[in-house]
Amino acid sequence: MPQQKTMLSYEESPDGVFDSSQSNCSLWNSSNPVKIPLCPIISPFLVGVKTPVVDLSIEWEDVFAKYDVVRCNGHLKPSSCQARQKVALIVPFRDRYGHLKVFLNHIHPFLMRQQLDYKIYLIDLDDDILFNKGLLLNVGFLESGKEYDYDCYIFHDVDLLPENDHNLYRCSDQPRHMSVAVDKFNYKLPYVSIFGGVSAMTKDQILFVNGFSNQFSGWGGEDDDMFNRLKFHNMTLMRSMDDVSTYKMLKHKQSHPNPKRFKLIKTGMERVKQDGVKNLQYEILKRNEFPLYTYIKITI
Ligand code: BGN
Repeated sequence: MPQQKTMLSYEESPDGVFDSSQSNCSLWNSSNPVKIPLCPIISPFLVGVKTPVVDLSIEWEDVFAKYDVVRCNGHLKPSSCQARQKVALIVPFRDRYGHLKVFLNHIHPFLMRQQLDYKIYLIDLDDDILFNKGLLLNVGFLESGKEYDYDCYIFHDVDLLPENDHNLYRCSDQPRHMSVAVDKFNYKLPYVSIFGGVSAMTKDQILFVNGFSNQFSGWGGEDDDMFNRLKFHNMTLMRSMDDVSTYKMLKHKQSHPNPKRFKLIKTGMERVKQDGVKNLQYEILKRNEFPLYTYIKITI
C-alpha cells in the first residue's frame, strides 16, 4: 500500500491521510450471501496473558504495516465465522498520538484474537473547549450507532492496555466495569464504585440511563456520575474477575482536576433526564477514516 509511506510524518497531525477514499471496505456490508457459522463462545485464538509492548518509538508506518488487514477505518470482523457481538470501541481523545500508536498496536491483535466484529472510534473535542470525557463518550455512542447496529459499546481510555485476552470485550445483561485491576493501582480496585477506564454497555443500557452527563468539563467525576445513574435506575454493576481484567496504564501527566466535580456528582440525579445522550447538541468539525480507526472531532 504506497499510501502508507505518507503516514510517517503524520504523528502529530494525521488529518487527511487515508481519507475515506477507501471504498473497498466490503467487510462493512453485512449482506454476506454465504451463511457462515457463529464463532465459538471462546475463541480458539486466545493466548491468556500477553504483556503489552510499550514501545513509544515505534513508527506509525510499522503499526499500519503490521495490521494491514484492518483497512476499513478501524473495522474488522472474522472471515470464517460470524462474530457473536458487534462492538464499537469508543476512545475519547486529545492530542495523545504517542499513546495512540502503542494502543492501536496492542488492541487490534487483542480484539482480533477474540473474533469480534469491531470498530475503533476516536472522539476529539474542539481544542478551545476544555476536555469533557462524558460528552465525548456520548458522541461516540451516537455517531457509531448511526453507521452500524452495534450490540455493545466499550468506552476505553487510550492509555489502558489489557494484559489478558480472556478479558472478553463483550457486553452483558448489566453494565460492566472492565478495568478492574490496573498496574498503577497495584492491580487493586481503587474504590468499589469506580466505573472509569474501560466499561461496557449495550445500547439499551446506555439509553436507559441517558448516557453520561455532559457537564463534567476537565478531569474526573463523569464515571462516578455514571455509577450513580446506574444505581438510580436500579441496575447492577458487573465486574470481571480481577485476575483476568488486568491492565497496564501508560504514563502521562495528571490532568487538572475539575474543582466543580464534587458538586456536580452531588446534584447529578436532579439532571439525569435532561443531561445525557438524548438531547445532546454538537457539530462535527472533522471526520477522517484511517485504516486503524475512525477519527471524529466535534464542537458544542
Ligand atoms: C477518581 C475520579 C474518577 C477517576 C478515578 C480513577 C473524582 C470524583 C471525586 C470523588 N473521581 O477520583 O473520575 O476515574 O479517580 O482515576 O475525581
